Amino acid sequence: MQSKIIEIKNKAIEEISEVKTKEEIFDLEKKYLGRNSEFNQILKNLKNLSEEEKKEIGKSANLAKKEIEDNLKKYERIISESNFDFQSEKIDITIPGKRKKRGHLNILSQVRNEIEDIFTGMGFEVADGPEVETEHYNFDALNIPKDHPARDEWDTFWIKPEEKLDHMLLRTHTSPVQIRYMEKNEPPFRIISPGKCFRREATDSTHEHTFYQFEALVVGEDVSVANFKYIGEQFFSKFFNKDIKVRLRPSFFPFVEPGFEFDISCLMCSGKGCRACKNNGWLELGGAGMVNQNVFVASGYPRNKYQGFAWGFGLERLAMMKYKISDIRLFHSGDLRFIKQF
Ligand code: FA5
Repeated sequence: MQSKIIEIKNKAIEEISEVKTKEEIFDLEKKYLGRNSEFNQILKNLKNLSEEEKKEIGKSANLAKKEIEDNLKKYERIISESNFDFQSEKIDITIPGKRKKRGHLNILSQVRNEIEDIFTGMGFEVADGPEVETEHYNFDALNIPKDHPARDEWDTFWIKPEEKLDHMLLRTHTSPVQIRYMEKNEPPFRIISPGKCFRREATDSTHEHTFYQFEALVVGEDVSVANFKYIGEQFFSKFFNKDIKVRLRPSFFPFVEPGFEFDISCLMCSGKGCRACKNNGWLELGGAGMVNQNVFVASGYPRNKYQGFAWGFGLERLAMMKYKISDIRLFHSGDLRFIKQF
């Protein structure tokens, strides 16, 4: 039996050393190691032998099998290497490369990141809230009762208006995040909250039905309008990369008292007066004010314990000023000629 094994093995190795193709390797593998091979027959018949013989023959058969396998592998490698077509695989390093097309962040995301960076650098936290809101957070808790005429200011997309008590809507501003945050956190804190807002209004070069705002909210026991103005000046000077002055004009928003229109000195003329600012030296940016105590109470704080300021600015409007973009509708137009410029 031993000599039979050696004989098969030697025959196999000799045949393997003459192969020329991968198919031949495959055939020999089948012939010598396959299910019907002589080796398999020997291994199958082991059960008829004595214990002593089983051990001995089994061992030699396995060693011979291993040697055949190694030879098959060796010749397979030799065939692969000799078939390798070096000519067609040659790399011509003088051919100019093809530039890969890479996407990049949309200008609005870039501006949003920039704003978040400046504010987190001043110790602010970034807070988030849902785009589909309840009437409670978007209006009621912000001191805008159901029959209050100020609601008309925010043309609202309602969801299933006939539904029960707390109507759902697409938030018209980022101010509801103020309430959501205050319900869960105790002062002092400072947050900003950038996010998408929706208004059912006709679009033009400065109005979109879907746009971004970013809210700021600072609450503590001794927060004043002076802090508010200073932080505004710091932020806008960093954002526009030049010294910016802030001006507050009296205005009305139900959730702040006093309320302000927030202006910054004109980016073109620094306040001297030019065409961009219609000669008055200032640009209007958005609403702001000291948080109305009713809003604190609606959020679960005691009346008159805390003071805070808040503002809500349009992100597209800021991007338009910074990058001299003339029409807000370009942001969501999907026009690659526009998108690729930034
Ligand atoms: C508000 O939405 C208030 N929530 C802002 C606020 C927050 C006041 C905190 C006081 C305290 P207003 O409706 O004015 O306010 O919108 C604020 C800014 O959002 C505007 O100045 C403008 O920059 C931007 N904005 C409003 N409507 C649109 C629109 N349709 N398209 C693009 N930007 C808009």
